Amino acid sequence: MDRIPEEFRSRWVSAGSVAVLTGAGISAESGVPTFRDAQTGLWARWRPEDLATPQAFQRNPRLVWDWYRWRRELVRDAEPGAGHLALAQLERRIPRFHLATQNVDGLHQRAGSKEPAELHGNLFRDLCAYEGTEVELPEETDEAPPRCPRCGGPVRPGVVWFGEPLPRRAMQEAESAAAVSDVYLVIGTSGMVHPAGDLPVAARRAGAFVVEINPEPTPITDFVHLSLRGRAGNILATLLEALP
Ligand code: BJW
Repeated sequence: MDRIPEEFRSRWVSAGSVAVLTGAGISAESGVPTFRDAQTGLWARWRPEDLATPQAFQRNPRLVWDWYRWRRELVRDAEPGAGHLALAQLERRIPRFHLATQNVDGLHQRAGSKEPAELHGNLFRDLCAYEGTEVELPEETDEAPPRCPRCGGPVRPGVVWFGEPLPRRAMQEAESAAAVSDVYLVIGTSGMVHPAGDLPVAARRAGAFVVEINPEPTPITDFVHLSLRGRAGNILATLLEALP
C-alpha cells in the first residue's frame, strides 16, 4: 500500500468506534494453514464433511480427534504474527475497539488482544460431546478421543462445526460492534462461511466505512468501501504507523 486513501484516513480520524473481523488469513503468516486455499488450505487435503461436522465425529471420532490433535500441535509451535500484534496495539490505542475472530487458534490472545469474540470456538477447549459442557482433562492422554471424567462420553474439541450454532454471547457482541462501528475492518477471510460472513455487510448497512484486507478478492469485496490488497501483517503494520 503506497498511501492511505484520504476518505479512509478521515473516517478513521473521526471514528468513535472501530470493529474488526478476522479469518484464517491473518494466521497464515504464522504458518497455520487456511481452509480454502487451493494448494495449501486444509480443505485441499481433507473434505470438510469428513472432519468438521458433528456427523463426522459420530462416524469416526478417532479420525476427527487425531486431526484436531495434529492442529493443536501445529498451533502450539506457532507464534503470533505481525497482524495479530498490530491489532493488539490498536486495541490499546482505540477506546472503543472490538475484535471478533473466526479463528480457533488463540493467536490473538497470545499477541495481547484482551477478549476477542471467538465466533467458531477454540481449539484448546475440550467439550463433552454428550453434555455439551466444558471438560478439564487431567493430562494429555493418548486416548482418541478421551472420555469425559463425569459421564464417560467422548470428548470433542470446543470448536463450531458446520450445522452447529455459534456461541450466542460472542455472536451478539460481534453483531452489536458491527452495528455501532464507524470503521469496520475485515481481514483475511474468504467470507464464505455464515453467519460470520454477514457481519461486514451488516456493518456497512449500519453506516460503517468497511475496509477489506486480503491479497485476493472475496465475495465480500463488492460490499466494501475499500479493498487493501496484500498480506495482513504488512498492511496492518503500515496502518498502525500511518494512522493516529
Ligand atoms: C490472507 C493472507 C494474508 C491468505 N493476509 N489474508 C447462509 C448461506 C449459505 C450457507 C449457510 C448460511 N448460513 C449458514 C450456512 C451453513 C454454514 C455455512 O456457512 N456454509 C458455507 C460453507 C456455505 N454455516 C454453519 O453451519 C454455521 N452454523 C450455523 O449457521 O448454524 C445455524 C444454526 C442455528 C441454530 C441451531 C443450529 C444451527 C457454523 C459455521 C462453522 C464454521 N466452522 C469452521 C471450522 C471450525 C473448526 C475448525 O477450525 O476446524 O470454521 S469452517 C472454517 O471456515 C472455519 C473458519 O473459521 C471458517 C471461515 O474460514 P476463513 O477464516 O474465511 O478462511 P478461508 O480459508 O476460507 O479464507 C482465508 C482467506 O485469507 C482467503 O480469502 C485468503 O485470500 C486470505 N489470506 N493469506 C490476509 N497473509
